[in-house]
Amino acid sequence: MTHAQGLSPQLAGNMFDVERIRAEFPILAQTVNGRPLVYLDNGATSQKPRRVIEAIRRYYESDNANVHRGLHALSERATNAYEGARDTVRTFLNAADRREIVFVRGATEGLNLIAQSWARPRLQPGDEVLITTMEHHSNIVPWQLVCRQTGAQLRVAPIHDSGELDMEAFANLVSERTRVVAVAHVSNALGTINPARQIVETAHIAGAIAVLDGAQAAAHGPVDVRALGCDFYVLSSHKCYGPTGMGVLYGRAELLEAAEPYQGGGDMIRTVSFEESTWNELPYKFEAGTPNIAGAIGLGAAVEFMTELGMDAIAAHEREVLEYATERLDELDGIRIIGTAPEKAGILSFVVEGVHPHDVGTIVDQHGVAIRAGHHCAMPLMRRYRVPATSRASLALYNTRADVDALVEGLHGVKEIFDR
Ligand code: 7TS
Repeated sequence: MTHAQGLSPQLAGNMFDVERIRAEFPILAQTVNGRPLVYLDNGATSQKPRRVIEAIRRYYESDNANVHRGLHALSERATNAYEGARDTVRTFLNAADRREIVFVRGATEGLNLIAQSWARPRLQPGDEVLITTMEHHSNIVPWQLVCRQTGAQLRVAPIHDSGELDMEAFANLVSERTRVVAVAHVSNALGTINPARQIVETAHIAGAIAVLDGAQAAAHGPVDVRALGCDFYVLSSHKCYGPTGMGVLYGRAELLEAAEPYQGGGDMIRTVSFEESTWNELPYKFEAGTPNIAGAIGLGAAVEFMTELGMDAIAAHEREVLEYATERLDELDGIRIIGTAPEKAGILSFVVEGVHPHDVGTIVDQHGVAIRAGHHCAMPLMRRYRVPATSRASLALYNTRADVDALVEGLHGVKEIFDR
Protein backbone atom coordinates (compact mmCIF):
# COMPACT_ATOMS: atom_id res chain seq x y z
CA MET A 1 0.00 0.00 0.00
CA THR A 2 1.36 3.39 -0.89
CA HIS A 3 1.40 6.04 1.76
CA ALA A 4 -1.05 8.32 -0.04
CA GLN A 5 -3.86 5.76 -0.28
CA GLY A 6 -6.92 6.47 1.81
CA LEU A 7 -6.11 10.14 2.23
CA SER A 8 -9.01 12.48 2.60
CA PRO A 9 -9.37 14.84 -0.39
CA GLN A 10 -8.15 17.74 1.74
CA LEU A 11 -4.90 16.00 2.54
CA ALA A 12 -4.25 14.08 -0.67
CA GLY A 13 -1.45 15.34 -2.83
CA ASN A 14 0.16 17.52 -0.22
CA MET A 15 1.65 15.72 2.73
CA PHE A 16 2.45 18.65 4.97
CA ASP A 17 0.64 21.74 3.86
CA VAL A 18 0.02 23.30 7.27
CA GLU A 19 -2.65 25.69 6.04
CA ARG A 20 -4.67 22.80 4.62
CA ILE A 21 -4.17 20.81 7.80
CA ARG A 22 -5.32 23.77 9.89
CA ALA A 23 -8.50 23.94 7.80
CA GLU A 24 -9.38 20.49 9.17
CA PHE A 25 -9.57 21.93 12.71
CA PRO A 26 -12.74 24.04 12.91
CA ILE A 27 -11.87 25.43 16.35
CA LEU A 28 -8.76 27.18 15.07
CA ALA A 29 -10.79 29.53 12.84
CA GLN A 30 -11.86 31.88 15.60
CA THR A 31 -10.73 35.06 17.22
CA VAL A 32 -9.99 35.43 20.92
CA ASN A 33 -9.87 38.89 22.42
CA GLY A 34 -10.12 40.28 18.91
CA ARG A 35 -7.10 38.36 17.63
CA PRO A 36 -6.89 35.14 15.64
CA LEU A 37 -6.62 32.24 18.08
CA VAL A 38 -3.10 30.92 18.49
CA TYR A 39 -3.35 27.63 20.35
CA LEU A 40 -0.09 26.65 22.04
CA ASP A 41 -1.43 24.53 24.91
CA ASN A 42 -1.26 21.17 23.19
CA GLY A 43 0.59 19.55 26.07
CA ALA A 44 -2.62 19.97 28.08
CA THR A 45 -4.88 18.86 25.26
CA SER A 46 -4.85 19.02 21.47
CA GLN A 47 -7.64 20.24 19.21
CA LYS A 48 -9.75 17.84 17.15
CA PRO A 49 -9.86 17.54 13.38
CA ARG A 50 -13.25 17.51 11.68
CA ARG A 51 -13.03 13.81 10.92
CA VAL A 52 -12.76 12.91 14.61
CA ILE A 53 -15.79 15.05 15.44
CA GLU A 54 -17.61 13.52 12.45
CA ALA A 55 -16.74 9.94 13.45
CA ILE A 56 -18.23 10.50 16.90
CA ARG A 57 -21.32 12.24 15.47
CA ARG A 58 -21.82 9.45 12.91
CA TYR A 59 -21.59 6.82 15.61
CA TYR A 60 -24.25 8.47 17.76
CA GLU A 61 -26.47 9.30 14.78
CA SER A 62 -26.47 5.89 13.16
CA ASP A 63 -24.75 3.12 15.13
CA ASN A 64 -25.17 3.77 18.85
CA ALA A 65 -25.61 0.54 20.83
CA ASN A 66 -23.74 -1.35 23.51
CA VAL A 67 -20.84 -3.53 22.42
CA HIS A 68 -20.10 -7.27 22.75
CA ARG A 69 -23.72 -7.99 23.68
CA GLY A 70 -26.60 -7.61 21.31
CA LEU A 71 -27.28 -9.75 18.33
CA HIS A 72 -28.93 -6.85 16.56
CA ALA A 73 -27.50 -4.82 13.72
CA LEU A 74 -26.61 -1.69 15.67
CA SER A 75 -24.75 -3.62 18.35
CA GLU A 76 -22.83 -5.46 15.69
CA ARG A 77 -21.89 -2.17 14.00
CA ALA A 78 -20.90 -0.58 17.30
CA THR A 79 -18.79 -3.62 18.21
CA ASN A 80 -17.10 -3.62 14.82
CA ALA A 81 -16.29 0.07 15.08
CA TYR A 82 -14.99 -0.26 18.66
CA GLU A 83 -12.86 -3.30 17.87
CA GLY A 84 -11.74 -1.73 14.59
CA ALA A 85 -10.31 1.15 16.61
CA ARG A 86 -8.33 -1.39 18.63
CA ASP A 87 -6.82 -2.77 15.44
CA THR A 88 -5.95 0.76 14.28
CA VAL A 89 -4.20 1.45 17.59
CA ARG A 90 -2.37 -1.89 17.47
CA THR A 91 -0.92 -0.99 14.08
CA PHE A 92 -0.09 2.56 15.24
CA LEU A 93 1.99 1.26 18.17
CA ASN A 94 3.23 -1.81 16.28
CA ALA A 95 2.06 -4.09 19.09
CA ALA A 96 2.32 -7.78 18.27
CA ASP A 97 -1.26 -8.63 19.17
CA ARG A 98 -4.58 -6.79 19.49
CA ARG A 99 -5.04 -8.47 22.89
CA GLU A 100 -2.24 -6.21 24.12
CA ILE A 101 -4.27 -3.03 23.53
CA VAL A 102 -6.44 -2.17 26.53
CA PHE A 103 -8.77 0.81 26.30
CA VAL A 104 -8.68 2.93 29.44
CA ARG A 105 -9.70 6.45 30.48
CA GLY A 106 -6.33 8.03 29.80
CA ALA A 107 -2.62 7.78 30.56
CA THR A 108 -3.44 8.28 34.23
CA GLU A 109 -5.72 5.27 34.40
CA GLY A 110 -3.22 3.18 32.42
CA LEU A 111 -0.48 3.89 34.96
CA ASN A 112 -2.77 3.19 37.92
CA LEU A 113 -3.81 -0.07 36.30
CA ILE A 114 -0.20 -1.23 35.97
CA ALA A 115 0.57 -0.23 39.55
CA GLN A 116 -2.48 -1.99 41.01
CA SER A 117 -2.90 -5.00 38.73
CA TRP A 118 0.66 -5.96 37.93
CA ALA A 119 2.81 -4.39 40.66
CA ARG A 120 0.66 -4.59 43.80
CA PRO A 121 0.46 -8.40 44.02
CA ARG A 122 4.21 -8.67 43.32
CA LEU A 123 5.96 -5.92 45.26
CA GLN A 124 7.35 -6.70 48.70
CA PRO A 125 9.26 -4.79 51.35
CA GLY A 126 12.80 -4.28 50.05
CA ASP A 127 11.67 -4.02 46.42
CA GLU A 128 12.12 -0.74 44.57
CA VAL A 129 10.24 1.26 41.97
CA LEU A 130 12.43 3.67 40.02
CA ILE A 131 11.10 6.86 38.44
CA THR A 132 12.78 10.17 37.54
CA THR A 133 12.67 13.78 38.72
CA MET A 134 10.85 14.87 35.58
CA GLU A 135 7.74 12.71 35.96
CA HIS A 136 4.18 14.01 35.76
CA HIS A 137 2.22 13.42 38.97
CA SER A 138 0.43 10.60 37.10
CA ASN A 139 3.70 8.68 37.00
CA ILE A 140 4.59 9.46 40.62
CA VAL A 141 1.47 9.11 42.76
CA PRO A 142 0.27 5.67 41.53
CA TRP A 143 3.72 4.32 42.46
CA GLN A 144 3.66 6.07 45.85
CA LEU A 145 0.30 4.46 46.54
CA VAL A 146 1.47 0.98 45.62
CA CYS A 147 4.69 1.42 47.58
CA ARG A 148 2.66 2.37 50.62
CA GLN A 149 0.43 -0.67 50.11
CA THR A 150 3.32 -3.13 49.74
CA GLY A 151 6.24 -1.69 51.69
CA ALA A 152 8.32 -1.21 48.55
CA GLN A 153 10.52 1.89 48.15
CA LEU A 154 10.20 4.65 45.57
CA ARG A 155 13.52 5.75 44.09
CA VAL A 156 14.07 8.82 41.91
CA ALA A 157 16.76 9.21 39.26
CA PRO A 158 18.10 12.78 39.01
CA ILE A 159 18.38 14.99 35.93
CA HIS A 160 21.02 17.41 34.65
CA ASP A 161 20.35 21.16 34.52
CA SER A 162 19.64 20.81 30.79
CA GLY A 163 16.71 18.56 31.59
CA GLU A 164 18.41 15.39 30.38
CA LEU A 165 18.14 12.32 32.53
CA ASP A 166 21.42 11.62 34.36
CA MET A 167 21.96 8.22 32.78
CA GLU A 168 24.92 7.35 34.94
CA ALA A 169 23.01 8.00 38.15
CA PHE A 170 19.99 6.23 36.65
CA ALA A 171 22.03 3.11 35.87
CA ASN A 172 23.52 3.17 39.37
CA LEU A 173 20.05 3.24 40.91
CA VAL A 174 18.96 0.13 39.01
CA SER A 175 19.73 -3.01 41.01
CA GLU A 176 18.38 -6.47 41.72
CA ARG A 177 15.94 -4.76 44.11
CA THR A 178 14.37 -2.79 41.23
CA ARG A 179 11.09 -4.36 40.11
CA VAL A 180 9.63 -1.49 38.08
CA VAL A 181 11.24 1.31 36.08
CA ALA A 182 8.65 3.91 35.03
CA VAL A 183 9.78 6.89 32.95
CA ALA A 184 8.21 9.54 30.72
CA HIS A 185 8.99 8.96 27.05
CA VAL A 186 8.77 12.75 26.67
CA SER A 187 8.65 15.19 29.60
CA ASN A 188 5.56 17.42 29.64
CA ALA A 189 7.32 20.28 31.41
CA LEU A 190 10.77 20.17 29.76
CA GLY A 191 10.18 18.57 26.38
CA THR A 192 13.09 16.18 26.94
CA ILE A 193 12.88 13.04 24.81
CA ASN A 194 14.29 10.34 27.06
CA PRO A 195 16.52 7.57 25.67
CA ALA A 196 13.69 5.08 26.03
CA ARG A 197 15.42 2.07 24.50
CA GLN A 198 18.43 2.43 26.73
CA ILE A 199 16.19 2.87 29.77
CA VAL A 200 14.26 -0.29 28.87
CA GLU A 201 17.46 -2.29 28.34
CA THR A 202 18.90 -1.15 31.67
CA ALA A 203 15.68 -2.14 33.44
CA HIS A 204 15.60 -5.55 31.77
CA ILE A 205 19.21 -6.39 32.61
CA ALA A 206 18.26 -5.99 36.28
CA GLY A 207 15.10 -8.06 35.80
CA ALA A 208 12.74 -5.10 36.25
CA ILE A 209 9.79 -4.29 34.03
CA ALA A 210 9.92 -1.09 31.97
CA VAL A 211 6.91 1.24 31.85
CA LEU A 212 6.90 4.18 29.44
CA ASP A 213 4.54 7.11 29.92
CA GLY A 214 3.88 8.15 26.33
CA ALA A 215 1.31 10.86 27.11
CA GLN A 216 3.50 13.56 25.52
CA ALA A 217 5.16 11.34 22.94
CA ALA A 218 2.54 9.44 21.00
CA ALA A 219 1.24 12.41 18.97
CA HIS A 220 4.64 13.80 18.15
CA GLY A 221 6.66 11.03 16.57
CA PRO A 222 6.62 7.34 15.71
CA VAL A 223 6.16 4.92 18.61
CA ASP A 224 7.06 1.28 18.07
CA VAL A 225 6.54 -0.65 21.29
CA ARG A 226 8.36 -3.70 19.96
CA ALA A 227 11.39 -1.70 18.88
CA LEU A 228 11.37 0.05 22.27
CA GLY A 229 11.09 -3.32 23.97
CA CYS A 230 8.97 -1.87 26.78
CA ASP A 231 6.61 -3.96 28.88
CA PHE A 232 3.93 -1.28 29.19
CA TYR A 233 3.21 1.94 27.31
CA VAL A 234 0.40 4.41 28.03
CA LEU A 235 -1.10 7.29 26.08
CA SER A 236 -4.03 9.71 26.27
CA SER A 237 -6.37 10.07 23.31
CA HIS A 238 -7.06 13.75 23.97
CA LYS A 239 -3.42 14.69 23.47
CA CYS A 240 -3.46 12.77 20.17
CA TYR A 241 -6.29 14.73 18.45
CA GLY A 242 -8.89 12.32 19.85
CA PRO A 243 -11.61 12.78 22.49
CA THR A 244 -11.14 13.08 26.24
CA GLY A 245 -11.94 10.25 28.63
CA MET A 246 -10.09 7.79 26.45
CA GLY A 247 -6.63 6.29 26.49
CA VAL A 248 -4.58 3.26 25.70
CA LEU A 249 -2.60 0.86 27.80
CA TYR A 250 -0.27 -1.35 25.81
CA GLY A 251 1.00 -4.30 27.80
CA ARG A 252 2.93 -7.37 26.72
CA ALA A 253 0.41 -10.23 26.61
CA GLU A 254 2.44 -12.36 29.00
CA LEU A 255 2.35 -9.66 31.69
CA LEU A 256 -1.31 -8.80 31.15
CA GLU A 257 -2.21 -12.50 31.37
CA ALA A 258 -0.41 -12.73 34.71
CA ALA A 259 -1.84 -9.47 36.12
CA GLU A 260 -4.92 -9.26 38.32
CA PRO A 261 -8.06 -7.60 36.96
CA TYR A 262 -8.16 -3.85 37.64
CA GLN A 263 -11.91 -3.46 38.19
CA GLY A 264 -14.70 -5.99 38.45
CA GLY A 265 -17.96 -5.80 36.53
CA GLY A 266 -19.64 -6.71 33.30
CA ASP A 267 -17.66 -7.82 30.27
CA MET A 268 -14.48 -8.62 32.21
CA ILE A 269 -15.72 -12.05 33.37
CA ARG A 270 -16.07 -15.46 31.78
CA THR A 271 -18.24 -16.98 34.53
CA VAL A 272 -19.65 -15.62 37.76
CA SER A 273 -20.99 -17.50 40.74
CA PHE A 274 -21.28 -16.32 44.32
CA GLU A 275 -18.38 -18.59 45.25
CA GLU A 276 -15.99 -17.67 42.49
CA SER A 277 -15.66 -15.82 39.20
CA THR A 278 -13.33 -16.39 36.29
CA TRP A 279 -11.94 -13.77 33.94
CA ASN A 280 -12.54 -13.01 30.31
CA GLU A 281 -9.68 -13.22 27.83
CA LEU A 282 -7.41 -10.26 27.01
CA PRO A 283 -7.98 -7.40 26.65
CA TYR A 284 -11.54 -7.64 28.05
CA LYS A 285 -10.30 -8.78 31.45
CA PHE A 286 -9.27 -5.13 31.95
CA GLU A 287 -12.31 -3.46 30.39
CA ALA A 288 -15.00 -3.80 33.06
CA GLY A 289 -18.36 -2.23 32.30
CA THR A 290 -19.63 -0.46 29.22
CA PRO A 291 -16.56 1.13 27.67
CA ASN A 292 -16.15 4.55 26.09
CA ILE A 293 -17.33 3.36 22.69
CA ALA A 294 -17.51 6.79 21.06
CA GLY A 295 -14.14 7.60 22.59
CA ALA A 296 -12.50 4.59 21.00
CA ILE A 297 -14.07 5.39 17.64
CA GLY A 298 -12.88 9.01 17.88
CA LEU A 299 -9.39 7.87 18.85
CA GLY A 300 -9.36 5.47 15.90
CA ALA A 301 -10.17 8.35 13.54
CA ALA A 302 -7.47 10.50 15.16
CA VAL A 303 -4.86 7.77 14.78
CA GLU A 304 -5.78 7.36 11.12
CA PHE A 305 -5.42 11.11 10.67
CA MET A 306 -1.92 11.16 12.20
CA THR A 307 -0.87 8.04 10.31
CA GLU A 308 -1.89 9.53 6.98
CA LEU A 309 0.17 12.62 7.63
CA GLY A 310 3.05 10.42 8.73
CA MET A 311 4.54 10.46 12.20
CA ASP A 312 8.02 11.26 10.83
CA ALA A 313 6.62 14.22 8.91
CA ILE A 314 4.77 15.46 12.00
CA ALA A 315 7.94 15.17 14.08
CA ALA A 316 10.00 17.02 11.46
CA HIS A 317 7.46 19.83 11.20
CA GLU A 318 7.21 20.31 14.96
CA ARG A 319 10.99 20.17 15.31
CA GLU A 320 11.33 22.96 12.77
CA VAL A 321 8.78 25.16 14.59
CA LEU A 322 10.42 24.36 17.96
CA GLU A 323 13.84 25.43 16.66
CA TYR A 324 12.37 28.67 15.39
CA ALA A 325 10.56 29.28 18.70
CA THR A 326 13.72 28.56 20.70
CA GLU A 327 15.68 31.07 18.59
CA ARG A 328 13.01 33.76 18.92
CA LEU A 329 12.73 33.33 22.70
CA ASP A 330 16.50 33.32 23.07
CA GLU A 331 16.56 36.77 21.44
CA LEU A 332 14.35 38.23 24.17
CA ASP A 333 15.96 39.74 27.25
CA GLY A 334 15.00 38.38 30.64
CA ILE A 335 13.62 35.07 29.43
CA ARG A 336 15.06 31.78 30.62
CA ILE A 337 14.12 28.55 28.90
CA ILE A 338 13.76 25.62 31.29
CA GLY A 339 14.63 22.42 29.47
CA THR A 340 17.40 22.64 26.90
CA ALA A 341 18.13 18.99 26.20
CA PRO A 342 19.48 18.31 22.70
CA GLU A 343 16.68 15.80 22.08
CA LYS A 344 13.45 17.69 22.60
CA ALA A 345 9.84 17.50 21.50
CA GLY A 346 7.80 20.65 20.86
CA ILE A 347 7.56 21.94 24.41
CA LEU A 348 8.99 25.26 25.46
CA SER A 349 8.90 26.03 29.19
CA PHE A 350 10.23 29.40 30.25
CA VAL A 351 10.27 32.00 32.98
CA VAL A 352 10.14 35.74 32.43
CA GLU A 353 12.36 37.55 34.92
CA GLY A 354 10.33 39.36 37.57
CA VAL A 355 6.93 38.26 36.20
CA HIS A 356 4.79 35.48 37.58
CA PRO A 357 3.99 32.84 34.94
CA HIS A 358 0.27 33.32 35.55
CA ASP A 359 0.59 37.00 34.60
CA VAL A 360 2.49 35.95 31.47
CA GLY A 361 -0.35 33.57 30.57
CA THR A 362 -3.02 36.20 31.19
CA ILE A 363 -1.29 38.89 29.17
CA VAL A 364 -0.50 36.72 26.14
CA ASP A 365 -4.14 35.56 26.23
CA GLN A 366 -5.05 39.20 25.56
CA HIS A 367 -3.11 38.72 22.31
CA GLY A 368 -5.19 35.62 21.49
CA VAL A 369 -2.37 33.27 22.45
CA ALA A 370 -3.20 30.24 24.62
CA ILE A 371 -0.32 28.87 26.68
CA ARG A 372 -0.23 27.15 30.03
CA ALA A 373 1.25 28.53 33.22
CA GLY A 374 1.69 26.54 36.39
CA HIS A 375 3.57 23.59 37.81
CA HIS A 376 2.37 21.33 34.98
CA CYS A 377 1.58 18.54 37.46
CA ALA A 378 5.31 18.20 38.01
CA MET A 379 5.84 19.86 41.40
CA PRO A 380 9.05 17.97 42.25
CA LEU A 381 10.51 19.11 38.93
CA MET A 382 9.64 22.76 39.66
CA ARG A 383 11.42 22.36 43.00
CA ARG A 384 14.46 20.96 41.16
CA TYR A 385 14.65 24.20 39.14
CA ARG A 386 13.74 26.36 42.15
CA VAL A 387 10.78 27.94 40.38
CA PRO A 388 7.16 27.86 41.56
CA ALA A 389 5.89 27.51 38.03
CA THR A 390 6.76 28.11 34.39
CA SER A 391 4.98 29.39 31.31
CA ARG A 392 4.74 26.69 28.68
CA ALA A 393 4.09 26.80 24.97
CA SER A 394 3.50 23.33 23.58
CA LEU A 395 3.24 22.54 19.88
CA ALA A 396 1.03 20.39 17.71
CA LEU A 397 1.13 19.54 14.03
CA TYR A 398 -0.99 22.60 13.12
CA ASN A 399 1.31 25.20 14.69
CA THR A 400 3.34 27.52 12.51
CA ARG A 401 6.10 30.08 12.69
CA ALA A 402 3.36 32.72 12.63
CA ASP A 403 2.01 31.25 15.88
CA VAL A 404 5.47 31.66 17.39
CA ASP A 405 5.59 35.26 16.16
CA ALA A 406 2.25 35.92 17.88
CA LEU A 407 3.63 34.48 21.13
CA VAL A 408 6.72 36.66 20.88
CA GLU A 409 4.52 39.71 20.27
CA GLY A 410 2.54 38.75 23.37
CA LEU A 411 5.77 38.47 25.35
CA HIS A 412 6.76 41.97 24.20
CA GLY A 413 3.38 43.03 25.61
CA VAL A 414 4.32 41.41 28.94
CA LYS A 415 7.61 43.28 29.03
CA GLU A 416 5.96 46.60 28.16
CA ILE A 417 3.57 46.26 31.09
CA PHE A 418 6.20 45.13 33.59
CA ASP A 419 9.03 47.44 32.43
CA ARG A 420 6.90 50.53 32.94
N1 7TS B 1 1.91 11.82 31.77
C1 7TS B 1 2.38 12.94 31.19
C2 7TS B 1 3.81 13.01 30.78
C3 7TS B 1 1.50 14.02 30.97
O1 7TS B 1 1.97 15.11 30.39
C4 7TS B 1 0.16 13.91 31.37
C5 7TS B 1 -0.82 15.06 31.22
C6 7TS B 1 -0.28 12.71 31.93
C7 7TS B 1 0.63 11.69 32.13
C8 7TS B 1 -1.69 12.48 32.35
O2 7TS B 1 -2.51 12.44 31.24
P1 7TS B 1 -4.10 12.36 31.42
O3 7TS B 1 -4.61 12.52 30.04
O4 7TS B 1 -4.40 11.03 32.00
O5 7TS B 1 -4.48 13.50 32.32
N2 7TS B 1 -0.18 16.32 31.12
C9 7TS B 1 -0.78 17.52 31.15
C10 7TS B 1 -0.06 18.70 30.97
O6 7TS B 1 1.13 18.75 30.74
N3 7TS B 1 -0.91 19.76 31.05
O7 7TS B 1 -2.14 19.27 31.31
C11 7TS B 1 -2.07 17.89 31.37
